[in-house]
Amino acid sequence: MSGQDLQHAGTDREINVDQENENLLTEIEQLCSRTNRSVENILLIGKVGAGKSSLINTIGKAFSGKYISRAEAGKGSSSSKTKTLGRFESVGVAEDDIIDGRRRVKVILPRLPTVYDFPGLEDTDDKRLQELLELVLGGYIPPGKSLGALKQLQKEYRLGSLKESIFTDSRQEWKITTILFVHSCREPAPKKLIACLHEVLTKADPKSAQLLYSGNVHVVMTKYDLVKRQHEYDSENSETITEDDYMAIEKEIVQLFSIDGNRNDHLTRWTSYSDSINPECHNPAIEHCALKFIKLIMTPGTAPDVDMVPVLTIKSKIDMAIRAWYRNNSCMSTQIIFMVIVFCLLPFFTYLLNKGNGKTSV
Ligand SMILES: Nc1nc2c(ncn2[C@@H]2O[C@H](COP(=O)(O)OP(=O)(O)O)[C@@H](O)[C@H]2O)c(=O)[nH]1
Ligand SMILES: [Mg+2]
Repeated sequence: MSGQDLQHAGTDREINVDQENENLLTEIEQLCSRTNRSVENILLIGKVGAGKSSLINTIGKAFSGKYISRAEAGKGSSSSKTKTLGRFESVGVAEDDIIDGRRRVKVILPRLPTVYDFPGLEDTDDKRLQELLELVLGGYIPPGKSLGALKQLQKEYRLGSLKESIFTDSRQEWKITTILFVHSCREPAPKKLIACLHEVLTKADPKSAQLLYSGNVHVVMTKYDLVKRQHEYDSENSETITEDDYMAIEKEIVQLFSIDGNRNDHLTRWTSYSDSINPECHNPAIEHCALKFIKLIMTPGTAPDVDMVPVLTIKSKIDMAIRAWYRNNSCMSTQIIFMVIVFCLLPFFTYLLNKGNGKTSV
């Protein structure tokens, strides 16, 4: 194939992907107009520098056609630029961001998912972080709250007081429906952080025996452009990793999240517009991945919403109390039952005795 032919082949592929992206937008429009649908709340969790802010901005461009740095993405990975619980309505797109060719997006804008950006974490698993995650997942913490200030409150008062005394009211519209675990494929699996999330997600309501936080978990492996032999995204970054290294990290993450069976529905290999990939250039492949992901998140699951029906009723509580009492006092209760029987039969024996006495006297 000559150089010119190759160029044409590349352009044709881009046109195809652009067409596929238009189709995806149509499908997302249809998902937006579903009746009885409430807007999805997606929470991003991951280590500092995992690429959360870049991911939000990339999704924004996939819809608006223009890259706007709504979520502040940072260079390097030592400290998080995001200090507060960020809230990005309509995947961070404002009406003014939308370019002329994407006017159709204006109509669905208020119906697009809301993205929450949790400040970057370290690979830790502690009770304080669990409490914060529980509050965010349950819709207890208003957006914009500083994570540092909340941690300070946890230090001043005892662990659990944020949940029990300070943030006691949950708002339905803040409840998280999808947890997006964002992980840079150049980093080893953050085992402790995953364990921390697992601990929170397996907490159950003692009254109904149902899980407290029902959000779906999805893993995004970011910086996929840094995996060698991924020509698709034309990354100029030299910090690449081998495909074998990538596969080893992905395998470990898949195992930690127990998503081996349905990996395609729960894991996305992702590339964002970033320092390495100029956000001013149009890259249909990057936007395709972002649109496909949003479509997946908005597609209703097969599992029906289950009401929190209490398994502990007054009847069952009385029943259990009687049984417990009987277990603890089984010896004493046998004696009591014996005495009750004797007590009931006493008039009968007295009658028999009197009758017998009367007969002998005659
Ligand atoms: N090569 C590449 N770099 C990325 C990608 N996503 C983010 N980055 C870079 O990683 C760094 C941290 O990104 P940021 O979005 O601020 O991470 P956050 O701390 O999780 O919000 C920045 O320098 C980004 O340019 C990606 O998909 N590919
Ligand atoms: Mg950030």
